[in-house]
Amino acid sequence: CKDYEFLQIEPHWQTFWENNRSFRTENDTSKPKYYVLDMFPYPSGAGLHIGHPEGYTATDIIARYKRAKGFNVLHPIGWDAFGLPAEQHAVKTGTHPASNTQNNITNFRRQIKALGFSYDWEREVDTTDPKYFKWTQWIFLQLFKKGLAYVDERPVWWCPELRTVLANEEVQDGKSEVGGFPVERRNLRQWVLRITAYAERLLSDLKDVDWPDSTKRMQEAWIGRSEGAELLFKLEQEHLGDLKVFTTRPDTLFGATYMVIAPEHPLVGALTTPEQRDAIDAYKKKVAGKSDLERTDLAKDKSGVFTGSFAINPVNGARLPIWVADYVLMGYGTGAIMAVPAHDERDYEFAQQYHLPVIQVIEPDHNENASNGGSLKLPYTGDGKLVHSEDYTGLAWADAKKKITADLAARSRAKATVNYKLRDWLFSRQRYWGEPFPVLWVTEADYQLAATTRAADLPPSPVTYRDAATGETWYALPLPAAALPLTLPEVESYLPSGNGESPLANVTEWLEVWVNITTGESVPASQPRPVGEMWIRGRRETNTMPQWAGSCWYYLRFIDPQNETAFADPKLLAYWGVPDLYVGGAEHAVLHLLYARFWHKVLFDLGVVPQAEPFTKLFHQGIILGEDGEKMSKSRGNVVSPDTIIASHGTDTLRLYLMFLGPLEAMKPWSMSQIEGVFRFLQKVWRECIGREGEINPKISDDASADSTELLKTLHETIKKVGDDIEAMRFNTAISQMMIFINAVQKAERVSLATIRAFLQVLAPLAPHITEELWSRLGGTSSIQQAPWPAYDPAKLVATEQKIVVQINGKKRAELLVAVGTKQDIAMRLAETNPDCAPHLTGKTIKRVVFVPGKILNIVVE
Ligand code: ANZ
Repeated sequence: CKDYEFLQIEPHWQTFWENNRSFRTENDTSKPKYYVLDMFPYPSGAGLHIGHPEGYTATDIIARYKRAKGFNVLHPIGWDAFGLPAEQHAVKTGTHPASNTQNNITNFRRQIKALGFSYDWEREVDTTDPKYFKWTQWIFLQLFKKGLAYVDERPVWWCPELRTVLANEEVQDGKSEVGGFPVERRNLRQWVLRITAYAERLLSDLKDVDWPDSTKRMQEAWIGRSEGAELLFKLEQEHLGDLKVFTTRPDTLFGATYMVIAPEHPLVGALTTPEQRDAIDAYKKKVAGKSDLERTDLAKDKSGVFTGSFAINPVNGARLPIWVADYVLMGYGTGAIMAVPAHDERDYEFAQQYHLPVIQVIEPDHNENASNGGSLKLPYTGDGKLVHSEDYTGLAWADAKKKITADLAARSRAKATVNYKLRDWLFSRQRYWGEPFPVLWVTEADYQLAATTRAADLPPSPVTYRDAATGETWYALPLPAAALPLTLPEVESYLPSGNGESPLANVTEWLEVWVNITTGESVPASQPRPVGEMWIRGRRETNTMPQWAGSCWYYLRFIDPQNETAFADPKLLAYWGVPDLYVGGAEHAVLHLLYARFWHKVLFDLGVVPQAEPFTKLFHQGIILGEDGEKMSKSRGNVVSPDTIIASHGTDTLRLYLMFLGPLEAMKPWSMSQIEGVFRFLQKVWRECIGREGEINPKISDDASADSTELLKTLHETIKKVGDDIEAMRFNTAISQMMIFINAVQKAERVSLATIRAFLQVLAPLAPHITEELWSRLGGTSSIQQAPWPAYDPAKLVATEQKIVVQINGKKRAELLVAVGTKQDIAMRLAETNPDCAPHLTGKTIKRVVFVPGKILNIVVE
């Protein structure tokens, strides 16, 4: 249809909205608020992929709908712009990552604007903007002050050939992604955040949020709460004290046949006998490079070495050999276990391999094998009652767990404990392109000096780091808030320093400084010490924060993005609160959401945000696959770019199609042929409104009573259904209903202007450009976005007439239009007088009649 000129219409209205600041959000606290948030994008060099507009269209529909319903809507966007690809690009090209990042942002912004989303662009944020990361650094200082940040030596991937630390995604199959050089684990000084202190709350508060169940389950599994007991085993070398293990199965204690300690366990050295020393040392070397995942993988072969020492089982005095094996991790429980091969798969496999005894102590209540003469297949990990367990024999396992723990606790040999799989969060990278840590490494004396005026900024106990090379201990002194933002210096090369530190380690003028610890001013240490007591010398931190930092709190900054004295004004925080709806990919089900929840709870505890949870309602859009049903990827050549579709069919068609593909949460393939159907729908909408000469379609009448009852009913059904469907995020069925409506208009001879206008209003959130254009051509004076959502009349939803199909001897003869509630006798009389039915009924004997009110009249004659 030549008249639906989307290529003109769409940019025209986008400019109109921009010039009129149509989607600027005022902090008008007299109105009810609605905050709808997208997961903001990482502005990659590749531009938007089709998954972005899928979620963004959904939230845009909701935002426009809620505005029409009278809400003050906050719908912002910004850029999660620190990150590895920009850094890699900088290393390759030597250009500053900021310039590449800004280019990418410009392209993303252009693409997003071309989609006509109703974002408030005056609230745009960029995590790499010092005005933004000033507050990321400020929040870090709050965590620091609460004792939730510390420094530790932690293993990272180190590539000796490249002389650099690599991120997990830069390592593939034990080789560097670039160059394919071998990598190894190496310990480096790292910042770590004590997220484990919040494990219990992160778990229990999940009950308060409206999230997909699968995402809640994933968070639960990640936090991994497990109830059990710590048990003490005496060591045969009494001077070494006890070996403490964590077990979830104290009921199986009589089945323990050996012990295992992790290769990193502090007792390994002391427990290793001289004869075993070489074997143990060789083993420790061998496993040093493995990740936790490889070590605990059930499918991997088990390996270990005997230490030569024994522990004593506290319930029966049995001597249990102590092994070192990598399937036990130092980071979980106590780093030591009692092994019960009869009832644990890994222990069983290990025992088979090293010929260690297997003692069954649990018998299932119904042993199917036993009843037909066979014995229980081991390992048996199910429930049952105890056997071979002295006084405890016969007890149900759950009771035995409690009783054995209590009996041992009475002898101070056990303590009920809860363990979490969740580990503290490794919060640093040896990279340039991230937020610098606002801390200074100083001597103990200077730290004490600073403490006299800065006590309120310091953690309960100092964060220190001992430099193994020099033997010196350094104290982490937070910069005063006045020193924020601490920005990145210019560097000559973006390559890491070569000794495992970031390129910042090479910028001496920035790194070694005199700092005034009350005002935060600094000068390079190469200059003379400025006059005044509060100037101390220190070395800045060379690590930078990981990309997660900026995305942990951006939803708060949107509330008050220009504020220079606080991350957001408390009054505005009280009004806007947290997002009412958060939409984004399920790939963020664990880390981003968990980290953001952690920071939010810390801010809540500080009294600076009013709610304990950041994301009340969460929704994941489904992945869009290529036409071939495969994941879209460059290498498969099946990537669909929004730009192409906008040029060929227009943004409104793209938006509608994305929503019409299927349920928003479903994974679904792209289809170019189906996009035509949606395009035709919009063309039809156009033709029903506009005549051949560009005039208002002559069938549209100013007479409000021009509509048939049937058409009015369809209109009111449509208003109701589209509203309900948008609320429930069922956009595909909302669109089907609008298609039904426009077909009804097409069939009608006349339609009232009021009816057409109401229809355009319900279509507007989904297809905002065409509806603006038609609205204005049909005489609308202000933007359709300002019109309140049309109300439906429940009385009009009730049909007054309905169709009844008449079948005679199994053949359809007619359709009768009857009043609702028409009974069988009336329907029969209507059929007898109907010209299509009468010839088949007159002179015949009626044998049987089946009548379904409102549907069918079935007559059998002879
Ligand atoms: C004896 C036992 C008998 C166990 C049995 C299991 C079954 P979850 O549920 O994951 O917490 N374990 C404890 N610390 C470990 C570590 N650092 N590395 C590897 N494994 C460790 O698992 C707890 C169980 O995992 C503990 O209970 C312990 O083995 C093992 F029939 O103790 B059990």
